Amino acid sequence: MAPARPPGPDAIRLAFSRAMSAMYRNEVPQYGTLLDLVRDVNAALLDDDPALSAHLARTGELERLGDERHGAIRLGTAAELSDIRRIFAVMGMEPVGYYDLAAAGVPVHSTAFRPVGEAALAACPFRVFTSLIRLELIEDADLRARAAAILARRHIVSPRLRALVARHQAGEALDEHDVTLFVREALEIFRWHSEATVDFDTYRRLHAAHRLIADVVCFRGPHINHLTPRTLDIDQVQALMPAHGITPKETIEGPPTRRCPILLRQTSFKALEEAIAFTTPDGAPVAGHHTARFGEIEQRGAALTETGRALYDRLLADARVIADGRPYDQALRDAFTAFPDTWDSLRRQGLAFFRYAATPAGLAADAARRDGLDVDGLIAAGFLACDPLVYEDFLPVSAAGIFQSNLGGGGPQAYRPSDARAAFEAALGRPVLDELDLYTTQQTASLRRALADLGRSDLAVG
Ligand code: OOG
Ligand code: NI
Repeated sequence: MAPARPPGPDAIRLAFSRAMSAMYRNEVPQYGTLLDLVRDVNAALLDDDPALSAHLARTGELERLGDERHGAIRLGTAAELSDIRRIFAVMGMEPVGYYDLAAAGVPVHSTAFRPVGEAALAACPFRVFTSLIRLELIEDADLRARAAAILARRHIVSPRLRALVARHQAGEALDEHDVTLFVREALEIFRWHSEATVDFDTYRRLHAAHRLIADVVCFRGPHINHLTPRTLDIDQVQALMPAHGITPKETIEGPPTRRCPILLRQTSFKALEEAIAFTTPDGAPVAGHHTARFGEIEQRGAALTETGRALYDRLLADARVIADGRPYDQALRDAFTAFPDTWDSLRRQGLAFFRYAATPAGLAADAARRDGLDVDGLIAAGFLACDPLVYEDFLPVSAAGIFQSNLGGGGPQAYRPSDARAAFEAALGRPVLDELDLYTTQQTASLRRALADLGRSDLAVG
């Protein structure tokens, strides 16, 4: 018998994502409740709306939906970020985008590790929003040095995992047995620990500097702080949450409800207060608590072009101004009346990205009927079909809103803006990928292929 083919990155990512989900479900029962609720709402919607089902089946989203989720972690040092980058690379996850959250009062900067490319996304779109704490934003020099010293002592990657990652990097394929071990050891990094690694007083001082700093510095590793399933109707899940014993944050982050969903809408429930064992500096036990882990759901819509994104950012900012005392969701809806809400207008105005394909009618039509039509004409004739590309990334304003809703008490602290992207990429050990480039490449490749299929390569762009 021929030896089994070693599992590829997609299979490793799927196994890891499922193991992570099982662990979190076990650790945070509300996550399980949310998963069940999202699954039921999605199933009922798909049952009632055959057009939506057909659309999602065509774009490959239907199949990935049950496994679709993102998680989030917060890292302490440049070395941890570089290690995590190598571990995620084994699972085919690459850093996409740079998010600077300091401007919004959150002392971190972040990237999203995710699969890129159509096939990988279809196989398992697991993403991890990964933040690096910015200790340089702690004002107290003593405390800053102390936090750095504590972090310098911790090791989040086991020697066994390090060896597996090194073998992968050397171009060696990991077999089934290696992958089982890899998933088990990688999962350990993200486990919750109910004992702190610092004494209670240190925790309190770090917490006073910023709760996120305490969250990162005082524990054995970067516990996964939420896992977010994808719903097809976030308004409905938000409305059903209280009946399932879960209180969501008041407003949904992102764009308002629309006929044509764009980007990303998210809502979360508040972080849990969890018991933590601390000690005094001389080792006596102290019972305390810490809040870090929460629940979140999201609805994903079309990826926007640079122009579409600029319009989104402008209208979102407008809504905040309009709100000023009025209900925010009403202000948001008012502001977004200026954002076209048909797929045709979004495409014609170059606001969203699409995937193109020749239709059976187009392939069967006489060449004479196809010639002389431009792209819009081919679409109008039913020879060329297009579907919006799903937004696979995150939104800095929404992310800041999710962070803030879990920080409790007090308004956001302001940090001076600074350009820390170069430092982030140096820590990462490579530049992050540009999300707009990825969507542009996907759109252009699909259009080129479709036009070639229709014998109209003369129209190809890019
Ligand atoms: C990450 C918050 C951001 C999202 O979905 O935008 C986030 C965190 O709290 O660590 O997960
Ligand atoms: Ni999230």
